[in-house]
Amino acid sequence: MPVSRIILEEIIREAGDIALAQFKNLKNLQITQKSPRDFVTEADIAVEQFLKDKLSTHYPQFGFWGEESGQSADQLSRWVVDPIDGTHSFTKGQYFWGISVALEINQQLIFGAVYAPALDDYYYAEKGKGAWKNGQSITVSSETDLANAMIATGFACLRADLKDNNLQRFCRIAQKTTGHRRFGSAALDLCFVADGQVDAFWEQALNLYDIAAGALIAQEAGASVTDFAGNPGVFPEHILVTNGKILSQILPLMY
Ligand code: 2AM
Ligand code: CA
Ligand code: CA
Ligand code: CA
Repeated sequence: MPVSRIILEEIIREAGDIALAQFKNLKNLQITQKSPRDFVTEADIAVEQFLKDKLSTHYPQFGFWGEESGQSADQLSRWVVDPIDGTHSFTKGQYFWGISVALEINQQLIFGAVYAPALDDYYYAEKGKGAWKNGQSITVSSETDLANAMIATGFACLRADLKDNNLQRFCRIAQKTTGHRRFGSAALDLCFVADGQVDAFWEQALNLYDIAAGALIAQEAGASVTDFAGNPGVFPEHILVTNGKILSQILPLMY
């Protein structure tokens, strides 16, 4: 069966209901720590299992790669899923977390959806067709001056083994802008660039499942999606996403 955007949205919203039920009952939530700053909860596991079951029932032609369950044999055409991006925020009762689902075929992102259940915002994009938030077409901001920009970043890279510390980069760039945010969900950060809430976002040391859906949504909304040197592409190790108009002003500050 070809992928239907309606079925996809139904599946992801239902996954959102599973996560929300746990979010509203946090005191009973089982949380374990995978590594010093990486948490996994019952909700992550339940959402991923639900998505894996539903997507493989509706679309048996595709493989599956999820953060919590790993990769299936088919790596050429697969769903790339982060069941909850922003798990730490989720465990604290904060609202910025999302379910991220992308379809990747031959290393090209074809569909991307990010649903933030606590905000009830559903972002969606199809390669070559555009990006939408809650059914309305979205585009990046029109800001042309870095001095007026609102930027976002994340610090997954506080990993002890990484030498390239984002704190210095953050200070360098934040000093030249008007505002900065740290939402704690790379998937949502990318959607915020897509709908113009944020003018640029970068982060290091992520995985494809964190950014696959959000990168397509941003790209389809007109964003530049590059590495820290400005090379176009989706680079989980060094992703820089801007409205395109401030890219040339931010690049000299990246290193
Ligand atoms: P998660 O909530 O799915 O783990 C926030 O900076 C981003 O970093 C989120 O996308 C978050 O995804 C991810 N993240 C959190 N801990 C991480 C870790 N230890 N290594 C890599 N990425 C991490
Ligand atoms: Ca995680
Ligand atoms: Ca993630
Ligand atoms: Ca996750």
